[in-house]
Amino acid sequence: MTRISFPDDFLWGTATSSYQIEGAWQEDGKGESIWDRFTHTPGKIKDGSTGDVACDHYHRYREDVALMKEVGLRGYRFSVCWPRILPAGKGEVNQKGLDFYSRLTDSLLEAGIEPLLTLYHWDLPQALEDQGGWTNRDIARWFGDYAAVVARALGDRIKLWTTLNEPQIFGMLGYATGQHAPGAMDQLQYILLSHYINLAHADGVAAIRNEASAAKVGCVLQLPPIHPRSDSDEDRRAARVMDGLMNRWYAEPALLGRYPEDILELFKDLDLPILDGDLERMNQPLDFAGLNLYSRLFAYHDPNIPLIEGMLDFDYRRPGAEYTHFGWELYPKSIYESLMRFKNEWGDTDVYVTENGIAAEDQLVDGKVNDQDRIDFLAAYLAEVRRAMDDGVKVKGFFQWSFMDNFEWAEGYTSRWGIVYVDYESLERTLKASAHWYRNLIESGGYDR
Ligand code: GCO
Repeated sequence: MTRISFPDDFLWGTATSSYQIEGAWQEDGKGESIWDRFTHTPGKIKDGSTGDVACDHYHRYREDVALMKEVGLRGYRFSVCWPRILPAGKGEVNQKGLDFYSRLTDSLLEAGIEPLLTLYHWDLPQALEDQGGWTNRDIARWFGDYAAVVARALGDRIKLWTTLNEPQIFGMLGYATGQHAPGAMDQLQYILLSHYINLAHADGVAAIRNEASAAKVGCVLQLPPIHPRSDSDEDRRAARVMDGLMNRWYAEPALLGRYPEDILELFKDLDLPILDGDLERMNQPLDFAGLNLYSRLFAYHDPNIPLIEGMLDFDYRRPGAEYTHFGWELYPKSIYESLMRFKNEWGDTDVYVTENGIAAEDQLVDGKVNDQDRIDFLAAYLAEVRRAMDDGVKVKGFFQWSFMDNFEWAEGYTSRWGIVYVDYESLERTLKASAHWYRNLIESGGYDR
């Protein structure tokens, strides 16, 4: 047995997002979001479900914060639902929406829990989507204006701010593959709008700094290591290109204020909408980076794809590897590999792990959920986080995904990610074994393995 220990001031938390837990989709003046529209369109969600009620966190946040306190959490990452604040996406502010997040913030602070706020976890106002959404260059300004409204209201109490959750994921799944809202399928369009995503992030950072001078501002990137499927030179090159498209295209603007040269070269004939002054506008130094990390991906060379000559292989099953119930490979070393990049490639910034966790087939039996697989997962991944810290990465905290079971996007309610079990009929919450394990870890500053 070895003891895995963490510093006393390490920020131990869990994470959620607005659409996945809040419900109350039409309450207190909230506007429609693209996820409301998408889930209400038949055939889009695996189990036909919606986030109309979800975990009903909007009404039960006090109970939820009390549970967080019971688990001993020191931090909690949540996101703000843009159309609750600005029902039309811009213009008139809905005070009741702001009041909800203000009450939530106060409850967290009273419970001794440090909030980490994410401005955008995918629930874009439908009114903005109707004007092109992320394909409209104005989205950067709209996002900046929205960020300013939220920062003005909560900047006196919230210290840790982040902009866009997983830019490449909502861009690709929402605009290229159509699996997520708004369901568009246009690869080229996605590549072009990726620049607006990077611009929006930067405008958001500038707006937060402007309104809340004490704020510490960061990004939230999912940065899976991308490995070649074989040792061939072609597959290695494909992996490097896919890493550029998926990871460096967002990490470098946010953390280094520039686009990666090799990908700019790849896109040179595409007429990217990068205008004079954009690169300066995008150069907004951050206080920290947020890393969402679950597993690795594999890439392979494909001569039929002339532009990038490579593809990610989501179906590839490595012989001998282990997979979660959700189909993702259990590969704890992935978090070590990604964390090391912040030190070696991305400016040696402070890092918070803003998401990491596992979907499991949790069963509530006699009032208990024995999710040993989740405990094993966290113990294995956290040991790799510790190793990255030993190797010099400035990891400041860890937010397990997720505080409670919730609406998993296109998968609906078919997979459970929480350390708190949610009965979707009664909406009753039950701490799982992993919540008790986590409480122990937080209290004692480490665990044995
Ligand atoms: C993401 C999102 C979360 C997911 C979680 C599990 O990473 O896709 O940030 O909202 O629920 O990652 O898939």
